[in-house]
Amino acid sequence: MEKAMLSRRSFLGTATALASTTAISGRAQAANIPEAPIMDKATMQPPLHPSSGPNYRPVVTLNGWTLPWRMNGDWKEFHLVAEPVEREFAEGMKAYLWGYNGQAPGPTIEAVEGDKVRIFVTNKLPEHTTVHWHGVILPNGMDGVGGLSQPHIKPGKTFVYEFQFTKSGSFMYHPHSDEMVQMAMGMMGMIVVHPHDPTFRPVDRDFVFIMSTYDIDPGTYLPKVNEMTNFNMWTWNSRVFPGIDPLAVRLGDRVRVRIGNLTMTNHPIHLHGHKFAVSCTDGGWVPESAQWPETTTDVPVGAIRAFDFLADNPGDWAFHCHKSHHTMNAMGHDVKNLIGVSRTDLARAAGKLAPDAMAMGSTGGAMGEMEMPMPENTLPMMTGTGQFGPIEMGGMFTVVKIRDGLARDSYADPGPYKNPPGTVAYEIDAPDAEPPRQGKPKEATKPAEMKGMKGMKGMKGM
Ligand SMILES: [Cu+2]
Repeated sequence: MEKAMLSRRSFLGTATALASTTAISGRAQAANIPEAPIMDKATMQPPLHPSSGPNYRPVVTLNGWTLPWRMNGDWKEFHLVAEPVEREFAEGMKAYLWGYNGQAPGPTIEAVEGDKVRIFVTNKLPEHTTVHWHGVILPNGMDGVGGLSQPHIKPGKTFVYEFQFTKSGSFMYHPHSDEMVQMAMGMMGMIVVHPHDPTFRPVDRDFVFIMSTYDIDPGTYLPKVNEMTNFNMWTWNSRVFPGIDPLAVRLGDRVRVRIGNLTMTNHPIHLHGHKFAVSCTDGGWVPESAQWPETTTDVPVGAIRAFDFLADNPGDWAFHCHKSHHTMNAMGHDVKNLIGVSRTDLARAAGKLAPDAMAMGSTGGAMGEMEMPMPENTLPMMTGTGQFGPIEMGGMFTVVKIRDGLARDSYADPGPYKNPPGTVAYEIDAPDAEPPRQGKPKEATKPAEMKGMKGMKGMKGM
């Protein structure tokens, strides 16, 4: 991880108390606008440890960062700037999005239960905006619904939100102003409020990310903002596999992962090799008596699920959305199923496709291994390489890397897992490829039979 904290003018350090004046609410103090730090990279930044107030273990944002703040009296002050940004989804593809402070999604806002916060929002977009603090209990006029609870923030203007985080938990922020366009352009971020009591459900590692989707044609850079269902980029923090940070975890750590969903569909998020329990939603903490073990949890639209687990099983564990179309990238979404079609038919069919397009193989996918010419600025449907070969994934997929002896605050990728001898699935010598069986196996469907299946669409029960 590299530090890439930049400054609009000269940012004066992180979480620094600049003033120790007594609390003066409102307008006089607000006139002194804090710096708005920016980020120029899509790589995971080190956690921001608290330098004052109650102690807590700070969160780590996948491919992201936490927004630095300053203390002004007993107010914690943040400055968000809504603006056009360029975001790399993975190496080989960039998107022109709208976000906050140089990136989309915006930085994670981190605070402590009981904190009084003053959040400055400057609008550098070409249209008006607002910020809604999703899940936060606050006075109605601070809720950020343009037209309903406040005037829209016009381009070039700065508004101030002042409220107190009265409860801890996991929340989000996003515009409530031309919402369809602004969320489709990537405007969103996460809020984590730590419990005032550091002994309340502490964890050793606390990861956070938000899910968003885009429809960006290969070779182009702008999302189609009117799209409602047919997305081709399924992202975690506006990154896709293999561009999503792995989650480095020390063996034996208690781990929390907080996941927000501002896409148009639900995402069943699955972790291999472990069980977990949902501990927190955007509504608050789930009582332990109401938790049950899971390996997949559905994250509904407009909701947060945080789950906790004990990392007691070392290895490289897949962590992904279980909708298989959400673990693929743009190229290939319109490819036809050619399983069972003969090689010559396949070649003929492929010839009709655009020269840069890829065809699905007649024996299944196997596209992860194909080296096909790609249009500029897009990503292969199935990609990524592991120590045993192509991983054939994209979109909402990454790896939880659990290792013995990682440093407490190290989130660096520890590299591929060294499996103990004798613990990896292996090939045996079975030369005739015809295993002993009970009874005669059913013949596999042949291409000729598949042709005969034409017209079955209209049959009852199909
Ligand atoms: Cu999904």
